[in-house]
Amino acid sequence: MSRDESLFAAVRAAMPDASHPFLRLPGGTTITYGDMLARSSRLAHAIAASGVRPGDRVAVQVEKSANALLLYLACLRAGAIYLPLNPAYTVAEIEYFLADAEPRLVAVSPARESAVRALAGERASLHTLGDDGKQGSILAEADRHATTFADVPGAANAPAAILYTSGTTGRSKGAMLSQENLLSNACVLRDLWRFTPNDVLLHALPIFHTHGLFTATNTLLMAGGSMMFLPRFEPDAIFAALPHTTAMMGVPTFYTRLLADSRLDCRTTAHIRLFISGSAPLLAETHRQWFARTGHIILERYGMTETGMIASNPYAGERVAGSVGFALPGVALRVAAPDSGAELPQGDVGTIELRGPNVFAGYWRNPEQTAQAFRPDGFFITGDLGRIDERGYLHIVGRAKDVIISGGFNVYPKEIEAEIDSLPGVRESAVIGVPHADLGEAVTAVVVLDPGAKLDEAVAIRQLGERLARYKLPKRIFVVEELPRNTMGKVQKALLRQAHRQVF
Ligand code: MCA
Ligand code: AMP
Repeated sequence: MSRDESLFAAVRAAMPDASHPFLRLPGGTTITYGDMLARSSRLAHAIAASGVRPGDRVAVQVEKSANALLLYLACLRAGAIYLPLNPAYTVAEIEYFLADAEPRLVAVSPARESAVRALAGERASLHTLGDDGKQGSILAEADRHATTFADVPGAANAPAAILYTSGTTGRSKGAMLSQENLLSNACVLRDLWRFTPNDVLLHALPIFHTHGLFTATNTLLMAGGSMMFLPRFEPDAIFAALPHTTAMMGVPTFYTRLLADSRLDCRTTAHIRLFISGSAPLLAETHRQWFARTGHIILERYGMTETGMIASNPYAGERVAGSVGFALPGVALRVAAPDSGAELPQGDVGTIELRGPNVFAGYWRNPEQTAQAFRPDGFFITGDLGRIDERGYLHIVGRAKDVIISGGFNVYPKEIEAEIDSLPGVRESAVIGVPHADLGEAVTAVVVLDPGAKLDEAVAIRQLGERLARYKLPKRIFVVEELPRNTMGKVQKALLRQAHRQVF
């Protein structure tokens, strides 16, 4: 290979002084860029020593910590394909991912070790990383190795990560993100949002999704900036961090929860230059209240696992409430007729489709689903419905896909319905998203029972919790006589959403 086109080569090229802070942790510890290189070198050796070769998958299901983030960077350096998994997933849920991705190495919390050992198969090595990020066999192994590592060079189209995501079709699919997908998006966002080495990003997002892992981390790395790295979103920690940070990225729930806190005002947010929101719709009302309370105009952007970031409100121009702004530089975006993909006249509502260096190559070992996701001319079909206004701003007006976004996490009704249908006494179910002040949408189930059967709501939710991650659990289950159907026999979820719109 003539040139190293990998994301990590670009991280090195963008690196400030070795003494410059990369991560600031609560309690005052700082991990400098020099520390980042040394510690990710050791971890990259540990990964290679586990038998991982370039192109092998490394599945990671651990709590957020500095070492968990360094493990991601170590995978990039070792040429492995990084596969993050939500620590909230139950053992039943991760069984599928491990069988599908066939990782060479699996890193889990110590509490999961024995359950995952049985699932991972003989080919996979197993390592642990502690819930506090400070213990585990992978760190013990890393300690035995050198603080330098010869990075595996990568071509632009080499896969860097697989993130599992479901479309409309039930089972999760692994979206393969290439070096170029991640790198191009990070560089565009650094420039658009004006990140520099002087920035300190307030990072309270999980690191197993695009938002916290790529949009936040890769962008800051490309700028040579720093991150205040909090284990989770928690208002006291946010208010303690605000005076020491310059920007925050969050899901809308972050903003509504902070608005509910009397500490939020112009003074407590004075040190911040940029608040960014995404992953779910930010209510125009939240946008306005935030401005009234803090004097800051939230910058809303739009993205997807398969594409990284797609569109953003401008940094310098008007940030319009209820809009996600303009397509990013390098992204060709159209609003199209759902059946044909033909571009619609400006102002019409259609599916949002795009093409660009940020768009993934396809789903892992799934050519059929990959083919269905693209138009013949290479445009990716997002499944979101949008409209472009007369000034060129994109507005997301709904979703063609059946997905609920709860607190920024996607929940796929089909998966939940299948679990509910297997409960004793349930004949059928429909799972919908219902407006919820805190989470945006709340997972809600409507079920029909077998004749004479009874359902105890709390017991049913507890039973579902043995199979499903907590954020997927219905907040409420309603029993009805029958589900509304159209003449084709399809359940009319719009009617159910309408009937249940005020339950929270
Ligand atoms: C936690 N719970 C939830 C959620 N999170 N239930 C529904 N929806 C959720 N999002 C459960 C907990 O398990 C708990 O259950 C109960 O709700 C209350 O938890 P709470 O303490 O209030 O929650 P939390 O731990 O404070 O979490 C809320 C949160 C978190 C901070 C909003 O969900 C979060 O960090 N969300 C960010 C998601 C994200 O990063 N999405 C990006 C995807 P119990 O009471 O039973 O114990 S990437 C993406 O979408 C695209 C590409 C993009 O554009 O970015
Ligand atoms: P995921 O499938 O987890 O990658 O989530 C991507 C989806 O989140 C998109 O297809 C949108 O439906 C939604 N999304 C992300 N950002 C926004 C936003 N700013 N406004 C509305 N929806 C959004």
